[in-house]
Amino acid sequence: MSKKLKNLSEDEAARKIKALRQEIEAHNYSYYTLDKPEVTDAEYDRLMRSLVALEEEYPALITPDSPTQRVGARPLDTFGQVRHTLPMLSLANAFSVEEAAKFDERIKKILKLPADYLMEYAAEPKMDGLAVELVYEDGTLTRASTRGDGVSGEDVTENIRTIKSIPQDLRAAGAKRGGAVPPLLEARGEVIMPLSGFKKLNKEREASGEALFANPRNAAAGALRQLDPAVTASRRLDIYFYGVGIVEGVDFKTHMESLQFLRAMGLKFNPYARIIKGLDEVYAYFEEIREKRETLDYELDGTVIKVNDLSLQTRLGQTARSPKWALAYKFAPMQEQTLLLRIDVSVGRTGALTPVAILEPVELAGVTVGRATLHNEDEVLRKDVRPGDTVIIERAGDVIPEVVCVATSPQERAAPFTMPDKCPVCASPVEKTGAIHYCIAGLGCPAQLKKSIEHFCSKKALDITGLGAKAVENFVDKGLLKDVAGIYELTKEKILSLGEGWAELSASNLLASIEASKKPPLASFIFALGIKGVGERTASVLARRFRSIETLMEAELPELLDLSDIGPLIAPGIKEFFSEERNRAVIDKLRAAGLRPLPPPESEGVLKGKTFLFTGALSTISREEAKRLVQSAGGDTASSVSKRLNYLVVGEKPGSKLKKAREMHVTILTEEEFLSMVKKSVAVD
Ligand code: 5U1
Repeated sequence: MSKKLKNLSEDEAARKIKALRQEIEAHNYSYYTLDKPEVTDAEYDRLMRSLVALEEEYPALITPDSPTQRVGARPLDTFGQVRHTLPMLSLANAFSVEEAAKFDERIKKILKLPADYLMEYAAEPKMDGLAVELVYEDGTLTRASTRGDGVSGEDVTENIRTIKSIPQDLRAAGAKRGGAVPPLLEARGEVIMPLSGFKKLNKEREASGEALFANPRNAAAGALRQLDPAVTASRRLDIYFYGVGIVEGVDFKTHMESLQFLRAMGLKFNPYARIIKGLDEVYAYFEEIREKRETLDYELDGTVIKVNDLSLQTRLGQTARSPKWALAYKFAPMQEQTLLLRIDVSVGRTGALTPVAILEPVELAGVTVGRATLHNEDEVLRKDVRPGDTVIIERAGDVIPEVVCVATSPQERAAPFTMPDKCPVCASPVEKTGAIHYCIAGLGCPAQLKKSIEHFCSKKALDITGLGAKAVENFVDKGLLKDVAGIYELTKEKILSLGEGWAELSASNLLASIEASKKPPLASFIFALGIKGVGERTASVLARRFRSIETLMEAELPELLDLSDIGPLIAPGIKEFFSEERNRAVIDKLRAAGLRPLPPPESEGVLKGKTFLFTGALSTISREEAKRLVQSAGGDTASSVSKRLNYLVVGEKPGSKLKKAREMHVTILTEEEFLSMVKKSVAVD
């Protein structure tokens, strides 16, 4: 064959390669999306081999979107960050019939529909995988990213290309249905590892002495986050799409229409997705999928129902985290019975004391459970759980197992539980705030200090490898770490002085990892500080808004309150954290040690550099949603009229801000003008 091919001109070869690729993509569409293969495996292999041979002959014509490249491109050093044009929201949850009924009732109330109205929902199985967004420009797959914090995720394009059911090019499917492809298509879906692939992978890992994956979701996440796409390619992932971001040039009226459009483009959705009407059908669908669950080759954790009509979705809007028009109606968590041996009390990073049930180990949904949380003293007393009882424990997804109730208890029971009045670690006094007992010693308590340092070093924070729980415990107990800044004062001599398994190589590796942590993304650094209520998402909002730790440290309360996602409970905590002398001193020490957090890349949103303020009631969206739209498009929001304000958006019954803005010649926008300004880059998901 190669002899014949050699006679081809470069142009002829390019044409032949293009035709073969289109033919193969068309067969992929029939096979993976429609589940209706049109050729035998042998014929498909023949086409593939011809393409491989041609590309070997003309390597300059190989492009990353060729079907031959699914084995994985070159390994990466690190994942880039991708900002989603529209935020990738999560779903509100319901675990009971009552909660599902409340959802249905709430949306009808907002939409002013009668209580007995049968709402039309698009219902889908909820796949237990990893949410991703794929971007197709003029039909070509150009980018794929993980959900991340919902605003930005990791660039996993090369890994996504290795999934066989994902078309590299939509034109094959588009041409097949006689239609054009949109200039821009953002498709969102769940990457999963089929159960068969998961079992096979774990068997292989067991044989080679590698750690096993706890469940298919973790395995899928591990596979997708491989720096070497060839490893991803070997892990047999699949994907089901559940929605769209921006689709240019196509107007959908319903969610189901958008799914059908995706399928027409070669992007499959779950075959059990369908339209249902009213609450009774929501329950029936849930039962049907729960029964089906046992027979499927992938894991489900419930069903998702979405208001099907997109204009109603827009009217319903969204909260900070999730759309108000969608609900994840989840299966009940798995339960087991076991013996409660004793109740220990652990001290967390914030000083909170948590009663922990120490159990006779039991297998629960594939994981051995020996400990379960009892949350707080009130909970233990309410459930009247005592050592010696047989208890029911439950685990939902990745959540820490918890004790649900007592199943049986012996005739002679142990005494009821009481929380100690002294910290079990440092013996400092304990104080109760709300339902929670706290050790008042702060970082003076070794347990809190250890957990704070551990958190600081964790993967999502400064990602220092070698300083896990055990090592930190050792360093603190030996007096080598008194705060997080002490990490940067560690030397090889100090590390080796610990003994405890430390050697030249591991000490050098730890020091290298500490050195490499000196330029963290600002968001990771803010997260690492362990400010009460500041998780990854809030840290990233703060980083984008303030852009340096020094500016954040001086932020005033109104500026913090101005940010969407940061409520009146968290903002004062942030202010307080940076007012504390001890915290400022640690940050100073970190700076002196050479720590230089990097601001996030400049936003590319259309509102970059523009500041907005709102006055009066908006009619189609809430004030919070409007602020979020501004921030998602890279703009800022302000709390008062000032020189730095660019736009005042005026709703009904505006306040005194309007007069002041006019005096200061600030541009005034109506709600409509504002929405059309942000529409290009941000729309309600
Ligand atoms: N099936 C399905 N999964 N899932 C996940 N639909 C769906 N929709 C989602 C998510 C996070 O979110 C949109 C409703 C915003």
